[in-house]
Amino acid sequence: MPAADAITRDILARCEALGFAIAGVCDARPSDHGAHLRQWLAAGKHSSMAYLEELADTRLDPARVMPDVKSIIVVADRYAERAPRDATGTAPEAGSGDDVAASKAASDEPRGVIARYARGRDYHDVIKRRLHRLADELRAEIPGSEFRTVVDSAPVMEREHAARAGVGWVGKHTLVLHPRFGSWFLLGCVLTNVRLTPTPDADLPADHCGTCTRCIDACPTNAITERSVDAARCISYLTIERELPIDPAFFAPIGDRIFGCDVCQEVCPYNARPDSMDAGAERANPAYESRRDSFPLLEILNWSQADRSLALGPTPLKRASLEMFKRNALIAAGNALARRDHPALRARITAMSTDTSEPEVVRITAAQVLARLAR
Ligand code: B12
Ligand code: SF4
Ligand code: SF4
Repeated sequence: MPAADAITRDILARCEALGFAIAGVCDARPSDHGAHLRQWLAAGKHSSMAYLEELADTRLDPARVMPDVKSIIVVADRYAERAPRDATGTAPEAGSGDDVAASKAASDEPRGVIARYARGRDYHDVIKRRLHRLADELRAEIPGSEFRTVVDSAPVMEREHAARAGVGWVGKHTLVLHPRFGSWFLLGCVLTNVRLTPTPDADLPADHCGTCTRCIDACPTNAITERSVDAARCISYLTIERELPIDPAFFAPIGDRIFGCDVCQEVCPYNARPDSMDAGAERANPAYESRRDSFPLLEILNWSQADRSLALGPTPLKRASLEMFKRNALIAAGNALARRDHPALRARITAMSTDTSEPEVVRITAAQVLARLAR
């Protein structure tokens, strides 16, 4: 069998050929940040995501996922490109993004905005398909080898492994970012029993953020403290993971977001394209080409199950149920109505608040939105 160095170089070259922007390898030792994870859980920052607590021991030790694991291959797949910097040197203004502003201008209908990672095909499918191919090839070539592909599909500390493999560093917003590529990428891992050569990036300090605190300052719900996100406050959790009603204290900060949130990444200086760089350089993976960046809110409030399935297609948006989409659209509609009246939207919210055929979470949210508007 070729030496570990040669196999590692070959694997990294294959990852590049498969279109991953960055790839690296780390050893499969237990987490260095177990105390951090346990404090996060003890503080209830996982909110209703019970699986994070139940599987904490497994998450902290890759050997509990794959008994004979020696190494972890980590890949980063880019779903968006860095944008030209604004006058302050940051990426475009926090909130909806240039492309959404354009689609809003094309129509006066209030719309709900989708986070960038969810505008195109589902990353789980896009990344897994290529990692399965890599694993199948390597299994066939290396006798006795085993490979297990993970994209959010097993309890694995993807960000910590990514940082150790030199894919980037863990920013103050807790996402992994790279000095050249910013943070608009998703992670995937392959666990293997083959001992590979780790590829930490010697030029990448553990913390490239320095004194910057833009993500912490810009977060609409104050969910970030340095390297810790309180999911219970994070708009991404509230709109995508939470099935129950949302505390009305968060209605105004949620703004026009109906699925996920990009503010902490939009303000990050590493997501601003250097002036010297062509727009065409360092393209995102075209598989994530945006299908749509937003939906008219009134359309969502009238969706049936079939309408929802047809509208969402093969995107990550299918993670939110019909009632979650309606709850989120009601909150965004309330924020739109607070700015400018829209009689059809107001009438629809009023009807939903007493419609017993609507799920409870929808009726409660409609009533809460009307109560806020009446104040
Ligand atoms: C649960 C989860 C969430 C939760 C909780 C987020 C959080 N910050 O923990 C919610 C729903 C809020 C969420 C939101 C989002 N998520 Co999410 N999420 C996950 C998931 C499934 C598990 C994360 C987890 O275990 N959190 C618990 C915390 C405590 O653990 P941790 O984040 O891994 O942090 C540890 C390490 O970073 C380590 N560490 C490493 N180095 C260092 C250095 C120092 C100094 C310290 C102190 C700690 C430290 O310590 C931490 C504790 O042990 C991962 C996939 C995965 N399996 O990892 C995706 C993942 C993190 N999400 C991702 C994305 C894209 C998002 C969103 C941007 C989506 C959106 N646009 O709405 C937002 C971003 C919000 C944010 N600022 O984090 C990507 C991030 C890609 C990247 N570039 O980093 C991931 C990796 C999915 C993927 N496969 O790509 N997410
Ligand atoms: S995703 Fe939005 S709400 Fe969540 S931490 Fe980032 S800026 Fe805050
Ligand atoms: S905004 Fe600043 S503090 Fe936050 S991740 Fe980017 S560089 Fe780090």
